[in-house]
Amino acid sequence: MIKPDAVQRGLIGEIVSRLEKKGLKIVAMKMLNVSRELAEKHYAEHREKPFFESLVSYITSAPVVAMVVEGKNAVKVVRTLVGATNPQEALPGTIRGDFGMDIGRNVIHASDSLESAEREISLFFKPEEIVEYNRIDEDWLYE
Ligand code: D4T
Repeated sequence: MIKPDAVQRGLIGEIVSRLEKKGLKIVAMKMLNVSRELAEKHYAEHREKPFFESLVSYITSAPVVAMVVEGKNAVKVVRTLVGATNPQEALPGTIRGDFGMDIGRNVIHASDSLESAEREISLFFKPEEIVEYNRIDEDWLYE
């Protein structure tokens, strides 16, 4: 999910481009305003954390772009592209490392496991919004 700060800062294209060029297949994508209810569900695991309120107000503050991407080991690959949670510690070359300055404005969210990906996808997308297709370069991306 491209977070509100990245949308406001004009980084949608740059971020989508990085995922695409890596070889990940985008199979769903939409812009939306996250409601408080959706934000609380999305961040349910952080409900007791001191930063929960600021997290919810950040993610609901402006539109986000939600995506579903596929690829071999996609969860791990995307987390690597995204970088460490705190952009100040994220390595240069990662999305957070290149574009962020604050843990509370960390540009992008990425699911941290297949289970959380499945849960989060079902929060943001209906099954019919996920598209099945082949990218023409798949034979050249994978051995
Ligand atoms: P997300 O979930 O946004 O992709 O981030 P991560 O998976 O990398 O990190 P996380 O779940 O541990 O944290 C979720 C979210 O909370 C913010 N946060 C986190 C914060 O504002 N202060 C904190 O101390 C921590 C640990 C940043 C990401």
